[in-house]
Amino acid sequence: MTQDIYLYLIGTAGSGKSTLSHTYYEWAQIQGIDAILVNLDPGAENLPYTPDVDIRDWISLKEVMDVHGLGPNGAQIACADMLALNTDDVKESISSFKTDFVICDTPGQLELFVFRQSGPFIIKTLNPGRSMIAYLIDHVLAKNPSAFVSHLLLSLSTQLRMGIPQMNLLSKADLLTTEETDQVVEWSINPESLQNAFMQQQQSVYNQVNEQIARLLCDFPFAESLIPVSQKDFKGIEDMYTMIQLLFEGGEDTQRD
Ligand SMILES: Nc1nc2c(ncn2[C@@H]2O[C@H](COP(=O)(O)OP(=O)(O)OP(=O)(O)O)[C@@H](O)[C@H]2O)c(=O)[nH]1
Ligand SMILES: [Mg+2]
Repeated sequence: MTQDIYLYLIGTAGSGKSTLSHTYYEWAQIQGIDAILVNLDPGAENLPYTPDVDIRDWISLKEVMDVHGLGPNGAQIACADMLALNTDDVKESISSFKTDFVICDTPGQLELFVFRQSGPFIIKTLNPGRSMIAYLIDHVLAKNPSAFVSHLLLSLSTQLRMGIPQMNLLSKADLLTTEETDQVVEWSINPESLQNAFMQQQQSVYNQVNEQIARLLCDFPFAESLIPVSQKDFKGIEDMYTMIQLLFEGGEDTQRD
């Protein structure tokens, strides 16, 4: 019997979703783990991999722009809503692979996938009980304490909206020094270290608010799981895999009521 686990790579534009989808797939191949790559981004150009299932077979951003006379942003919104209309076809296509791992690369515009109807609908239709989100926090944005807190808030919003387990990843970690990486990981598990980082900055009412939000966020269990990842040397990929296996050990469903 296949494990039938769905992993959704979600993050802000350019955070490294497509690259990490491919890196995770390549790592799985090397380990002899059966996996497929699913592209859910209708606007994707120059993907770093060849998808096994590709939403562009049903929806094309360019076609939507041409047919409906929309600009790129309007077409992205229309495409996001159209995703839901093609979910049954995507499901059928994925089922034909009978695979253990379904790696889903999501659209660049996080807000379209997460906050409109299509993302939650796709997860609910495909396999909600065996799904997990890998949320990418871009290395550039993680280095600054207030940007990091903003990202944690966006990550939390994603988790609350999608209602399935989530792990947070520090993406493109090869572009950070070891000290910078350790610093961000420390912020994610220790609210006092983040508080200290704010105190070193110019005092303002925003820093106080950030500090309070940081303390609140660090109380959430997901904050403990910030994993530095990179396409270089498969950094963090095994940790991701271990976390997923732990979650789905025993074949239990994880869907929230
Ligand atoms: N150094 C380094 N660069 C990376 C890594 N992952 C991604 N990149 C680069 O970051 C850029 C964006 O990567 P993508 O994988 O396209 O990011 P994305 O989130 O899929 O982008 P959109 O779908 O457009 O939102 C590309 O130039 C990648 O080569 C990494 O681990 N290390
Ligand atoms: Mg992409």
